[in-house]
Amino acid sequence: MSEYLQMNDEESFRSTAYLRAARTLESMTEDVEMLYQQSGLRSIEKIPGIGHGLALKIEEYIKSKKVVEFDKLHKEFPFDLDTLGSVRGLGPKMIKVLYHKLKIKTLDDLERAARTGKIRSLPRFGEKVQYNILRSIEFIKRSRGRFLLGHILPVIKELVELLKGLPEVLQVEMAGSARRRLPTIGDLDILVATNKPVKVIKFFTSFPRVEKIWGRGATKASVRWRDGFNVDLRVIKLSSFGAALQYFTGSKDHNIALRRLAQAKGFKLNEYGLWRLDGKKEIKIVSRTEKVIYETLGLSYLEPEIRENTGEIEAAIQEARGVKNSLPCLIGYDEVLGDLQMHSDWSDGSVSIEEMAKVAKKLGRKYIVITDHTGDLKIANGLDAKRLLSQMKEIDTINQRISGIKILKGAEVNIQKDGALDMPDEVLAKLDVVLAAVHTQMDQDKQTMTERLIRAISHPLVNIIAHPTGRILQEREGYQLDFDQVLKVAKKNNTFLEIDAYCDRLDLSDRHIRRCVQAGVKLSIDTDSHHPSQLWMMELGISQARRGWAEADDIINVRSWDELKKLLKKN
Ligand code: DGT
Ligand code: CA
Ligand code: CA
Ligand code: ZN
Repeated sequence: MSEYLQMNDEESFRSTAYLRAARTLESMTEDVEMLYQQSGLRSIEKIPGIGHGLALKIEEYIKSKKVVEFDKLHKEFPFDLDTLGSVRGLGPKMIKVLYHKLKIKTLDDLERAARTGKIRSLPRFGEKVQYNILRSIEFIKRSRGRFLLGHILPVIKELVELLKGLPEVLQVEMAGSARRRLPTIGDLDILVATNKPVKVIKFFTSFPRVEKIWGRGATKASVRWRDGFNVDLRVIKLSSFGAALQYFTGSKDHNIALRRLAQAKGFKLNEYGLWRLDGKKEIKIVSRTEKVIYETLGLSYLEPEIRENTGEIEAAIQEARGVKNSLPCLIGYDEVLGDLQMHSDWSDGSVSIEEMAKVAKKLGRKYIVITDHTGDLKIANGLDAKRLLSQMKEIDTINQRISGIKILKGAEVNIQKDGALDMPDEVLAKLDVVLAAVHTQMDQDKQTMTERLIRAISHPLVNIIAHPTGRILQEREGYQLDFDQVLKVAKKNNTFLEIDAYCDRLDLSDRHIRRCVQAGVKLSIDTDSHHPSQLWMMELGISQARRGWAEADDIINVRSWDELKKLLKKN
């Protein structure tokens, strides 16, 4: 967000208001148009974060399918701000300059200009900016055509539930990368066991989201949903469901390694079953469940999240031979008790603290920490010391009138470019949990960034480093960091690292998580919600923890608040 900081107060206020409204609209479950048709402008104004001015814009759009002011702006600045804005280091002002000087409107224009060295010669751009633009474009192109797990998973689950409800359906599972819970999904592979394939396939191809049917046969169908997402359905007999599930779950590398192992033992493994070669004859041994296939091959069962051929096969062999704890006992999806990062309308969240708490309680959380932004993050409406202190008072009041969930006091303070925090120690000392994070100057060199983080990690009042690498999926890689150094200092200071579960962050990544687990650095899994409809994303963070081989003991917020409080004492 650093680029936005160059705006004046008025602009930054408006941009915050629009951003917040967009987020709110995006995550609303009711249809705004219907709301308007039923109860008019006033019902729009009642949506949290939407004032009179914005409501008028929404009304205009519903009535005429356009917004005159937007069209006017778009004529004046006819470039693809959305895509260009996702290029790392390019803010609105720079994009404007690129358009005026080089007529750059699209990502392709930008790439051409960078490749032919035209960007470097613009005033205030230079060699480094041009290089970063090219790297960022490469990154954006690589992630094109994939979907965020967090965006698509709710729809996948809806389809799975509908299929489960059909009387003809004996078993349903999603397979492929969705089942392994990769942060992004190329396409969905879904398996159904049934004796009546025709009916199931018909149902699948008439799911309301289906926009195009690529193909349809006796045992499979392929469709595209209206947002461009492809789904492959395979229909099988219940007796070979396990073999199909194992095969189509992948990963491909895991399957290849497993098949080699099978061959070495005189078996053959494919999507129909595990077979023994008897002379020229192939005799099917097992295929009903994945578990029996793994066990027959001499392995303990492997959870889908770790089937990536990164040592899990060897570990499962050891485990099956009786070497205890060769395989991790992965943290379960229902073990997390608290959520240690979320925002309210005190900073850039959409709703009140109480509203967040109510929904969190419904989801089964026992405690939450309110961690609004502080200080100099203008775009996020950051709190100064005075407002943070009055928020603490308000939390005391709310805690008195609600029950079943405890609201704790926290903040997400900024780690400034030299590693200092933007909130005085005497205020931080009053908080239950202090999160610190980098939100600005993310292009520092590796050593500077590492020292900057280490200073924050060593701060006696910092408990957790939020989204420690700064990556945004499909948008930017994390900043440069000596992660081993970070681990060493975190361990020494009893500072924890976060798995930010928000769908486009998932930061730490599975690989980083595994390094934490190996180094004995504990983690917290937090949703970083800005709206109650995002609190469910805890599940996505747990998935990444599992992908990183984490056990419950590696995760601090599986503990009750009383226990966690003791654990937060710094060394
Ligand atoms: P995606 O869709 O790119 O996010 O990733 P996946 O893992 O879902 O890959 P996909 O959809 O191409 O294939 C689904 C599964 O089918 C994959 O995880 C493993 C299996 N599979 C696909 N191709 C092969 C292959 O050539 N050999 C083996 N052993 N398995 C394969
Ligand atoms: Ca797939
Ligand atoms: Ca596929
Ligand atoms: Zn943050």
